[in-house]
Amino acid sequence: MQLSNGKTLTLILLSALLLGVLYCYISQSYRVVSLGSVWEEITADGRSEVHIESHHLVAPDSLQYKQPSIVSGRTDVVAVTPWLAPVVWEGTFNPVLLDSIYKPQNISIAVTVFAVGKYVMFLKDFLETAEQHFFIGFNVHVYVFTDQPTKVPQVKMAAGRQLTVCSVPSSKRWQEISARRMELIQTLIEEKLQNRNDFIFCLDVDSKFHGRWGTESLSGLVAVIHPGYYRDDRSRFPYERRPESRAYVGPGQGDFYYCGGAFGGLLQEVHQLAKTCRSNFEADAKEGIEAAWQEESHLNRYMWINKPSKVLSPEYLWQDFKPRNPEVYIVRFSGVVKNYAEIRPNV
Ligand code: UD2
Repeated sequence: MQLSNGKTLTLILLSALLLGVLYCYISQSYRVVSLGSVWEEITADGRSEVHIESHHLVAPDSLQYKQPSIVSGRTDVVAVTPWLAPVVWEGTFNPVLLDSIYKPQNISIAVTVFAVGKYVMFLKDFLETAEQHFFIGFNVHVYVFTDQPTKVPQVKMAAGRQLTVCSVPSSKRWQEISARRMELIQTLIEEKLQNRNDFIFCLDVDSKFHGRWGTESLSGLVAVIHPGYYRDDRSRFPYERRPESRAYVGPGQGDFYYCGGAFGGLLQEVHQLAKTCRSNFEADAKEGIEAAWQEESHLNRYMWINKPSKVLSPEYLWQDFKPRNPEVYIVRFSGVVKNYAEIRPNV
């Protein structure tokens, strides 16, 4: 059907009018007055709603707790980094206060744990002790990555806590199992974990919880100081030292030596970390180079540039074979003694 020029013009004018009316309606209905992190929204029915994107912690006003002090406290350890991130040690935080701040937020904590090959034997203790010490009273979702789903033990979990088994292929090299974790963490966050306010911790399976690990560990990007090197000079840290690797940390560089066996934070932060470490690991592999301690080396490089917003002391990943140092009042999570030759697919 052919339209005359006059009719076409009328049609165009009418469409423009309609679009104009629609635009006015939408912009009136959802008018946003932005004042930085405070904004006002005028809803479709004309009500005004003020939103505050708060970066401070909100406590219940009825709570009573021990008066904090800035002149007395622990003097045997350093509880802040040079970029002013807290270093969490026993005695530097109030667990009751922190729990009552986070409880009303109804947060969820995802946990990833890998149990490939003989490492399935560690799952039972890991899961059972997590039920006793890890984020008690909060929503916890454990993701177990394994090549033997039928061997994942049935562990009774409290309300609000659940476990999902994810199948992964077996591998003939332990280095590959350890390193592929970053790729799987990246994919898990992209495909299954969407809520931007939730947190994730990625933990080694050959470990047990012995004490509280809870809300004091929450922050944007969280690293754990390795128990083996925290009293050493940085020249002795086992960073990747070959400049051709993307995990390279040069002489005179590096803050602390962090664990590959425990790290975490907000989903979007950990996603960025996992994605970067994975792509650097793969780019290195294409050039025939594997960093000294696989993903742990890439994580250390990442944390040198992207400073963690909270650092957990070695209380959060000790090793059973190490006698406890005096500054470690409590061991919260610790690697069990294991015979590498017996449990790894290669030596
Ligand atoms: C250190 C790190 C570990 C990783 C590794 C270097 C700590 C305490 N540990 O531990 O995180 O950075 O050095 O690659 O920081 N796994 C399996 N099946 C295997 C082998 C490994 O499932 O056959 C998984 C398992 O979750 C294990 C993790 O990979 O906990 C790390 O491997 P590891 O425990 O053998 O490495 P380890 O103890 O030398």
